[in-house]
Amino acid sequence: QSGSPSAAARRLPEGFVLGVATAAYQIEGARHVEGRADSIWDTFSHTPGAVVDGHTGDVACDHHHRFAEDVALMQRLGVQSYRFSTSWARVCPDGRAVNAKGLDFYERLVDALLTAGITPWLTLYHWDLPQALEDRGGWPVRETADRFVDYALAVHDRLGDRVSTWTTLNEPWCSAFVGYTSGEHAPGRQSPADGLAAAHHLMLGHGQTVRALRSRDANLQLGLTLNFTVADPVNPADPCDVDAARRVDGQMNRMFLDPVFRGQYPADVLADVAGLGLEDHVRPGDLATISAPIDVLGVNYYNGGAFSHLPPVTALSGAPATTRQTRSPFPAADGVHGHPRGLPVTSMDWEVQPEGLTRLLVRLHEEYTGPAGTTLHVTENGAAFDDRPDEQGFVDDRARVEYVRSHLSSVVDAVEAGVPVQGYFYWSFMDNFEWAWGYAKRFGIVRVDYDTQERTPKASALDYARIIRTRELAVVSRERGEDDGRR
Ligand code: GBH
Repeated sequence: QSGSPSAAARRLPEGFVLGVATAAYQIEGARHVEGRADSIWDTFSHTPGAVVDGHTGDVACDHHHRFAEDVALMQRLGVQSYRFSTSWARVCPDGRAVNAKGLDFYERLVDALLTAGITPWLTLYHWDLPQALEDRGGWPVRETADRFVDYALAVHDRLGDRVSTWTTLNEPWCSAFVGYTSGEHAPGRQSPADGLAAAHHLMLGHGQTVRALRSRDANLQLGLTLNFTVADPVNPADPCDVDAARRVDGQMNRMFLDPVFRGQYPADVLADVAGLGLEDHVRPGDLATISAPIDVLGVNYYNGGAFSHLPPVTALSGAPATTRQTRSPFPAADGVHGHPRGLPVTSMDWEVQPEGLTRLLVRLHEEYTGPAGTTLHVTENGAAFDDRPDEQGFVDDRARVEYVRSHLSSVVDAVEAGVPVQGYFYWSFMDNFEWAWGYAKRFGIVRVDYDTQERTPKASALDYARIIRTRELAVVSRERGEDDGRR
């Protein structure tokens, strides 16, 4: 049968980097090894009812012990760059003092990557706040931003000579509003005011860290990764629906973009959240700090959505089946609902909408990053599907192959429209701990058997290796016979 139906014959742009991404808590395990202490995710995952089936990251993919094997597999696949995060609770177990053994691990990892010819892309914060700092108030407290700078400098002290691309935060929207407002993620608080305070202090920590790292080394590539949605009104002619989409866009996208690229919070968002205390936390000079210039904006894109104030006819079933009750992550979008549009969905129930990625990248370039001279990388894009391994553990995941190719094709569309997108990281290199879903959802191009910790490249990994090798997007192979990347 035919391959990618939409992709015309096309090549990846010159110099475009293809990588894979992971995050510390989702893969490392080794909970109390070499001085690591608990983060908010250890506490949360060990709270009954918080994660599907009571799964925790205690062992996860055992990457802390198996990193050499994982790097070797990346090398066999031809992966050009690896985006990973460092665990704050490994580096600063009590949130303050530096644990040299924690840094030793990341030094071993980075050296293995460099030896394999894979460029490390280091993210300092992917949601795993040391529990000791949550006990002192967490992100809703301003002091946490100062501790973040100290931690960042400790990692830079050790790895600054070998890692040139640094991301401060991954998806502060999730840290703030899924962690402190909806309660679906650690630390599980459910307060719009705490979410807003957390959002501001996360961004303050970002800006302070950019300034601190910049003054250490002017040659570093510094950035921030945000998660985005492409919010459409269900009915563009209905002002209520337009307002629903505006709120979602404002409270997910612009609330983080405007401070960084325009030095202010969006006026409509401030009006929406009036009375919830955000402005009480904003001190003179904060927005100047947050708008410190960055070199690269990381774009995480999974899906868009259509929004209205009316409840959908078919409910979206996107919440994990935990026993905890969660609330909306939006501090001021009561009564706003997402409406399924009949598009294909992943096993997260997220709509597959590759053209949304083109629209997003063009918009970011025109409205934010272009004027600032900031380049773009897609730092996450990927999908969970209902993988069915054969007896050898091989997964013939054609839907994921198609997902990757169609989204890469959308990135090339954006590049052809003049947007400086310089790379793409598939989320994720391997199946891992999918937060409140535990191990129930698999995003990897490499399958992990959690009983044996065996890694098996899926068809999508072999196809990704082929794209990296050929730089061609049009040819979709349905074969599993080729040996690239397979053991
Ligand atoms: C990323 O976050 C994380 O960085 C990563 O750790 C995680 O494993 C990966 O995604 C997969 O989940 O309103 O139902 O349409 C994802 C951020 C923000 C993406 C909310 C989906 C809307 C879902 N998510 N978004 S819905």
